[in-house]
Parts: sequence; C-alpha cells; structure tokens
Amino acid sequence: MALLSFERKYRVRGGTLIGGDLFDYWIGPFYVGFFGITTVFFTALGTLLIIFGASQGPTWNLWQISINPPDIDYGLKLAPMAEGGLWQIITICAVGAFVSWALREVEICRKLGIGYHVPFAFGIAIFAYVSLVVIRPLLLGAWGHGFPYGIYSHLEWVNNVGYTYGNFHYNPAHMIAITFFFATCLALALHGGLILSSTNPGRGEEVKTPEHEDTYFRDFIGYSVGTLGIHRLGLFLALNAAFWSGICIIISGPYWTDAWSDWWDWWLRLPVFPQEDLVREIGDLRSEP
Ligand code: 07D
Ligand code: 07D
Ligand code: U10
Repeated sequence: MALLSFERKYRVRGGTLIGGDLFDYWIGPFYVGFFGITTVFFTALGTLLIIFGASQGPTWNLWQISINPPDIDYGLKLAPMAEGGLWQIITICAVGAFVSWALREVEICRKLGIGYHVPFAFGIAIFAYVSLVVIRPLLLGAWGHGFPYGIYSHLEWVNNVGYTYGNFHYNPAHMIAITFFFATCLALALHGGLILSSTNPGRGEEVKTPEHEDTYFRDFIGYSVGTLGIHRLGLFLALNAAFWSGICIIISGPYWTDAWSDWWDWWLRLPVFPQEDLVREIGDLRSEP
C-alpha cells in the first residue's frame, strides 16, 4: 500500500491514553494528541527560559551560553532564579518534555497496533538523563550535582566529575557501558553493510534474499543470529549502553567516593591471596609518586 493511502487508512480516532478525542488529530505530518500539546508546552517554556537565562548571562555566543545548577550549599532546596532556580525549572521542563514525547510515541504505537519498543527504548535514554540531574543529585543531597546546560560547560562538568574519581576509566559500570556502545556500532555497521550488500545490488543484478544474508554469516563465522535476531540484538546492545551509563554515574559518589582504581582492591582482598603481604604491597604501590 502506498504510504499516503496507508496513512489515510490508519489515521482514525482511538488509542489515546488521555483526553479521549479532544486532541486526537494531526497537524500536517505530526500526530498531536494530549502529549503533543504537553511536549510543545514544556519545550516552548524550557527554551524560552534558556533564552531568558542567556539574556541575563555574559554572552550570546551559542557555544558558551550556560545555565548553571545552584550552589551545593542550597542542598535540595529551591534556589533563587538567578542562582540556579532557572536551572531547576528548566530541568522540570526537560523531564516534562521527554516524558511527554515518550507518551506521544506510546499513543502512536497504540493507533498502529505495534509494540512499545521505541518508547521503551527512549525511556532508557530518559533514565540516563534523569540519573544525571535527578537521581544522583537526590542521593548526594544537592541539586548542585546536576550538569550545567551549555554546550561547552557540560563538557567541563563531565571532565571535572571524571577526575573527582581519579581515572574514570576504572569505573566498572563505565567499562560495561563503553563496551556496549562500541558493540552497538559494530553491530549496526555489520547489519547496515549486510543489508545493503544484498538488497542494493549493482544495475542489472538481482536483489538477494535473507537466505543469502544468513549464509554469509554461517560461512564467515559459523553462525547467523537471523534477520529478526539482529534487531533484537541491536536493541539489547543499545539499551544496555545507556542503562549502564546511568548506573556508572549513579554509583559515582553515592556508592564510591574514592578513586575508581581503588575499587579494584576487592580483587586483591579475595581470600585466595595471602593477605598480609598484599596489604603491605598495596600500601607501597599507593605511596609511589
Ligand atoms: C545525533 C540526535 C540529534 C541531537 C542533537 C543534540 C541540543 C543542545 C542546548 C545550547 C547524538 C541537540 C542539542 C538540543 C542545545 C543548549 C542549552 C544524538 C543525535 C544534535 N548532551 N556530550 C554533545 C546533549 C550529556 C558529552 C553534542 C544533550 C551528559 C560529550 C550536543 C544532553 C554527558 C560530548 C550534546 C547531553 C555528555 C557531548 C552532540 C542531555 C554524558 C561531545 C550530541 C539532555 C552523556 C559532543 C560539544 C549528539 C560535543 C556532545 C547534547 C548530556 C557528554 C550539544 C541534549 C551530561 C563528551 N552533547 N552529554 O550528537 O560535541 O548526540 O559537545 O542529557 O563531544 Mg552531551
Ligand atoms: C544522558 C542523553 C539523554 C538524551 C535525552 C534526549 C533533546 C531534544 C531536539 C535534535 C546517555 C535529549 C533530547 C534535548 C533535541 C532536537 C530536535 C545519554 C544521555 C533524554 N567515556 N564519563 C559516559 C566514554 C571518560 C565521565 C557515558 C568513552 C574520561 C562522566 C559513556 C570514553 C572521563 C560521565 C561514556 C570516556 C569520563 C561519563 C556517556 C573514552 C572524563 C557521565 C553516554 C573512549 C575525564 C556519563 C549517564 C551516556 C554517564 C559518561 C563513554 C572517557 C567521565 C559510557 C567512550 C575518562 C563523569 N562516558 N569519561 O551516558 O554515564 O549517554 O552519564 O575515553 O556522567 Mg565517560
Ligand atoms: C528508522 C527505521 C526505519 C525507517 C526510518 C527510521 C529508525 C527500517 C522505514 C527513522 C530514521 C531516520 C529518519 C534517520 C535519521 C534520524 C536520526 C539521525 C536521529 C536524529 C533525528 C533528528 C536530529 C531529527 C529530530 C527532529 C525532530 C525531533 C522533529 C521536531 C519536531 C517538532 C518540534 C514538532 C513535534 C510535534 C509535536 C510536539 C506535536 C504537536 C505538533 C504541532 C503543534 C505542530 C508543530 C508546531 C511547532 C513545530 C511549533 C511548536 C513549538 C515547539 C515544539 C518549540 C520548539 C522551539 C524551538 C526553539 C524550535 O528503523 O525502518 O524507515 O525512517
């Protein structure tokens, strides 16, 4: 069915989570719905507040604008607008907009009768964001632990928080997240490559079948995960990348306050190693310059 006639067929009422028929319509290509309205509301308010914050700051340079969270001293209290209160309201708008966007995805899934995989996946991205600006600040007792909203300032934050825990690469959950990020790229490159190689042949050549795709990997590595399986695997890898990212930052501070490299001492403390010698050895290693 051509896309336009398909759209006419499925663009019918129903499937909304809230608001019944009230916002159940389209504007141009966009489905609106109750959560389209709340998305527009939170996005517009949040964006306006960022622009307002920029107008109060020292620069209009897009790369350098920064809306900073309150001082750690404010703890979990509301701060005055100019001292982080703006950041707090913008954070509420951001969470409101992201959650609205996810729920609008859910309503579209319901209209189409498809699974909720896409909103679920976006939910994991929202979790990663919330872990940075809500969960970890709450656990550490101050909104000041959130990251500043600015293109370069947020990079400074990542760098500073990284070095607060020594070498952040030793954070085990960071390692797991990075491994999943790298694996996601590998899987997508293999999948994109394989599909194009078989379904986009040169002029005059035949389009190949999924059997060709399966056989390629059987010949190559002895096993094919299958045409549905690669999509399951891709989603699994990508979701784990963002999930373990959230975990790696939540445990930095609330669970582990020293250098992450020291966390690995548990290995040396396993009862299989002679303890007295090792404890002395660890001490010696630490006192080296
Ligand atoms: C390609 C989809 C399109 C999305 C784009 C981003 C804005 C921000 C806001 C001026 C893949 C649109 C950008 C709406 C404008 C203001 C106030 C997605 C694609 C094109 N970061 N980060 C970037 C965000 C965090 C880190 C770029 C957002 C954490 C590092 C862009 C968030 C940590 C580097 C950006 C967020 C962190 C970046 C490109 C939220 C750990 C870079 C992003 C809401 C995750 C890179 C100058 C991209 C860069 C970069 C946006 C959070 C680390 C500005 C919206 C705190 C190390 N980040 N980031 O393509 O070049 O994503 O920075 O959580 O090197 Mg970041
Ligand atoms: C948070 C984004 C959510 C986005 C949402 C949507 C809009 C709309 C509109 C375009 C999670 C936003 C949408 C705004 C836009 C339009 C129209 C995604 C989020 C909801 N690190 N590190 C990570 C690596 C080092 C440090 C994660 C690598 C150093 C800290 C990932 C290296 C030190 C933190 C990662 C490396 C350090 C991280 C980021 C290499 C610094 C975090 C991905 C090769 C000295 C952060 C949850 C992520 C984290 C994080 C990778 C190096 C510090 C695993 C590959 C050693 C402090 N690092 N890192 O989280 O876990 O995406 O955040 O060296 O906080 Mg790291
Ligand atoms: C996949 C796939 C597959 C496909 C696919 C895809 C995955 C096998 C069949 C999809 C993949 C692609 C298309 C590839 C490219 C994608 C990426 C690289 C990912 C990154 C994407 C982007 C960078 C694009 C981001 C664009 C967005 C989010 C659209 C922005 C839209 C809006 C702002 C409108 C949203 C609509 C709403 C909220 C509903 C209500 C609508 C209205 C009221 C009307 C519109 C009104 C406005 C726009 C004004 C309102 C004001 C707002 C929102 C404030 C904005 C403030 C500003 C300052 C701008 O597997 O198959 O193929 O294709």
